[in-house]
Amino acid sequence: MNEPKLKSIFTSTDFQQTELTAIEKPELTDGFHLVIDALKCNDIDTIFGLVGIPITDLARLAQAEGMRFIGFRHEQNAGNAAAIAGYMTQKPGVCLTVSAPGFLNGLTALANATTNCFPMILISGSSEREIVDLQQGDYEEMDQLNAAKPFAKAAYRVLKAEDIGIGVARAIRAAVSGRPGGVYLDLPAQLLGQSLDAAHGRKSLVRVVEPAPRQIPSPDAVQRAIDLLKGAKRPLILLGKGAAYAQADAAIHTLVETSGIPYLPMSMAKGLLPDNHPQCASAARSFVLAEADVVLLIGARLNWLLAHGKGKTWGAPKKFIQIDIAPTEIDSNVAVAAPVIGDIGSCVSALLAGIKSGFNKPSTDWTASIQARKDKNLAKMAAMLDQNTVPMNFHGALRAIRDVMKTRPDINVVNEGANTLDFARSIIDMYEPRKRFDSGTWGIMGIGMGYAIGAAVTSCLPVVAIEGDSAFGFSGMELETICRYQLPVVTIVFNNNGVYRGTDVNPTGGADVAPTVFVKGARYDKMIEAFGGIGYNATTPAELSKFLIEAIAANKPALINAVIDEAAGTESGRLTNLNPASTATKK
Ligand code: ADP
Ligand code: TZD
Repeated sequence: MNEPKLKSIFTSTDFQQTELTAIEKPELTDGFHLVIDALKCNDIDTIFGLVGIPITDLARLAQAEGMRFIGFRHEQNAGNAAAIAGYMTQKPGVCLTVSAPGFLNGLTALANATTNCFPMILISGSSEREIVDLQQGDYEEMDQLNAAKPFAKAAYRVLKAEDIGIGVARAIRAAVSGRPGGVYLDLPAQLLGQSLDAAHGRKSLVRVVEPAPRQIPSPDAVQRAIDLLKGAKRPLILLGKGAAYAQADAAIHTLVETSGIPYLPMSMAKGLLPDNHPQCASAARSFVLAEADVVLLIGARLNWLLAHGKGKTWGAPKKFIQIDIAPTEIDSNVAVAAPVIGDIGSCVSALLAGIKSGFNKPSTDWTASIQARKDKNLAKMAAMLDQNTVPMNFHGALRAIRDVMKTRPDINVVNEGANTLDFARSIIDMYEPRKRFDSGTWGIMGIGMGYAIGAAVTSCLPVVAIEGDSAFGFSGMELETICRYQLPVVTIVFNNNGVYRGTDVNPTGGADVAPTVFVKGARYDKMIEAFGGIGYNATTPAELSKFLIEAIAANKPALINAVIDEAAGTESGRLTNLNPASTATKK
């Protein structure tokens, strides 16, 4: 197949042969080009990755062909950037890595994307199959396809250049159709160099038609849900990040307002409706979860983040209506009285049609009791937020940030840590959808700079990353990437000298510090200065506010080291109860 076909038959001399080949040799393409063509043909214009054997030329070529290649310092961060780009756009974010170790570094991000239902494709080069399969010890040898399978929604390997088009199409469809997730695409080194007649290559490309088709719910299911909702005395809508992902913003807005039902956003669904919306029950979260009798879940799973739908959090038994694209999600933790299976846009529109034809808004008993609880909690919170202690505590620092962010609802927020995550989630209000990106379903640390870069590149808008000092450390080297691409990312490190807090001591009195403790008084702001970014050291809420305003206005890479009282945090933030306690009686 690699031999060019010549129309004429060669005769005598080498000279003649060379001449004829030059004139009549058909145009060739190869694996490198076909991968780029296949991505471009499906409107994928950005690759997040880290180069090396065998994919360096693939990255170069992508850039030469007009794609954006964003190079990272560690593959996990590139993968996280791809994942968040997928979440923001409904197009799979693409991450490109080298074999074995590079692939494994990217795999954590792929697994995290799958766990969070974000569409992403991890493309890895891999070593020679003949050697890998006989385990003869190749450079970066690993059976990557099988390693990826348990962590991905789907995993494919392409062995022939003419199959690249179909391989990429399968990866795209698998990533975005149904419940979105991470897909692994294995490209052995030999494949990239394989050549192919260019016309044949062009024909092998596949433009995916309707990659995420609408899934219309059954009318019976919709009616069952409406009946349940109509009979509710204390209804509640719970919006998850599936609802934000679905980009059915207007329909969801109308459903909430037409029904008059109070709603609670999960952390990444904040901003789907503005957090200051009168029906938002966030400030009365415990109260509404315990008191509601019918709960409509829209793109939210009853996992640990929602106490599995049972126990003290949920008070008296209640009836659930659940809208989800994945039928197996239903009854995963508790019985769901009215499952509505389909895409959120179609399901919400169908419910809305039923509600418009006659629906009594929830009783004022219910809404007034929620309002009373909100007022009480907000007053308590306001007193906490007003604190101006030095060194800063979480509340004083976050109030300063909140007040600045209020003026720029378009800015993306990335957030990770333990206390930093828990407090920021409730204190920083969001006003626009798909602007808040955090530790998500796994409660993972290390998404910070990857998500920040992915969000900045995808939205072309600034990002403010609110990071615990431990959380920041997982991806901190990407400050160089942020500076290299001059991304408008302002990172705020909540520096309390350790994991959760900085006050633990080594009980033996030995020289090593306690497991949770870092270097005291570290100056993270100096790190960004090494790469030409702007560093600030904030010790008071007033300074923090001033520096944040300045950094956002500069529209340049910046890092604010926010000095937080090292005694301010609690172990594991709000998850203290998940730490197993030792039951040993021996000393
Ligand atoms: P949260 O953590 O915010 O509660 P989850 O990640 O637990 O949200 O839940 C998201 C849910 O949304 C998943 O069960 C997923 O199947 C579902 N989902 C994602 N996209 C869609 C969509 N377009 N239509 C319907 N359901 C969706
Ligand atoms: N490793 C990974 C990948 N994810 C994790 N969630 C953890 C470790 C454990 N972990 C948490 O759950 S939160 C956290 C760790 C290490 C950091 C908390 O400290 P911080 O934040 O400095 O980031 P606070 O605000 O000081 O609590």
